[in-house]
Amino acid sequence: EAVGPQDYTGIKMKVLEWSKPAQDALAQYTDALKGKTVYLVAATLRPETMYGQTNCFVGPDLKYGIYQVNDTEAFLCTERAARNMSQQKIFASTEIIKLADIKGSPIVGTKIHAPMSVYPSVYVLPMETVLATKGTGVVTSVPSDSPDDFATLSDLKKKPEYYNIEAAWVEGYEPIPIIETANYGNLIAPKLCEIKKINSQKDKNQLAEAKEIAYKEAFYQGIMCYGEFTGTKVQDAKPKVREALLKSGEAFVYNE
Ligand code: A2H
Repeated sequence: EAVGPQDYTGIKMKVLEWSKPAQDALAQYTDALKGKTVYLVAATLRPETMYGQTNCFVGPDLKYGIYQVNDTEAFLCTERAARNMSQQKIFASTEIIKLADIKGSPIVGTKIHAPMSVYPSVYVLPMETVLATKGTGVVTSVPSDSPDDFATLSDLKKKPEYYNIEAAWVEGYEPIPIIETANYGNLIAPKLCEIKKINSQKDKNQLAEAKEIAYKEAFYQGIMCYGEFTGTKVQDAKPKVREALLKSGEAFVYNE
């Protein structure tokens, strides 16, 4: 767990089509949301992996708000994150303007655009372990490089009906090789889940170990094998991919 200040990249995931339950939940806020493009905003420490996004996660029981950024944009995140963003002058107004309230569960099934992803559109899916006290409460999912993301996506693929999702929201969204590592190949998260016999998102201890190994392997020995920086060390590619996302307006600096 992080102790010091964290320098996150805030990834703007544009809503392409709200799920039916989200449309129903947001109907009462039609006037407030008029003319606003809404983005789910995910805080990540691994911007260099964004090519491999297959979905994003929200906590089904968490409370979210849609907050005004400026005249044309709004961010969906936790209230805690909105307060941090306001202090960091990410919003045009000095006051926090909340346009809507919504819970995580109805957002599931919403179709979004994940910047840089191989997949032109991806779905919002449920993850029980999303913390309300970290980042934005929205987690972008890169199953090639994050053991947590791989384990959760695998659970959803195995039992879509149990998790109340449609199979089409997960089918065909496979991990993409982004980073080549010396010891675990180019799909380190699936490999570590196999080695550590991780069967579900509930295997906390093994997942913590896998996470630690995945981070160190990629950061110290990883070489990019996808995108503009193919052949570059992860250490060098990380700030470059981040800069590209910031420059294109698809991401912003977010600290906590
Ligand atoms: B990372 P740290 Cl490829 N609840 O992004 C649970 N997890 C959260 C979260 C929340 N509210 N907010 C952010 N996170 C995740 C990519 C990634 C991440 C990869 C590999 C490892 C990894 C794609 N998911 O994180 O405690 C986000 O997932 C391993 C820790 O502040 C974010 O980066 O260090 C990371 O945890 C931030 O966790």
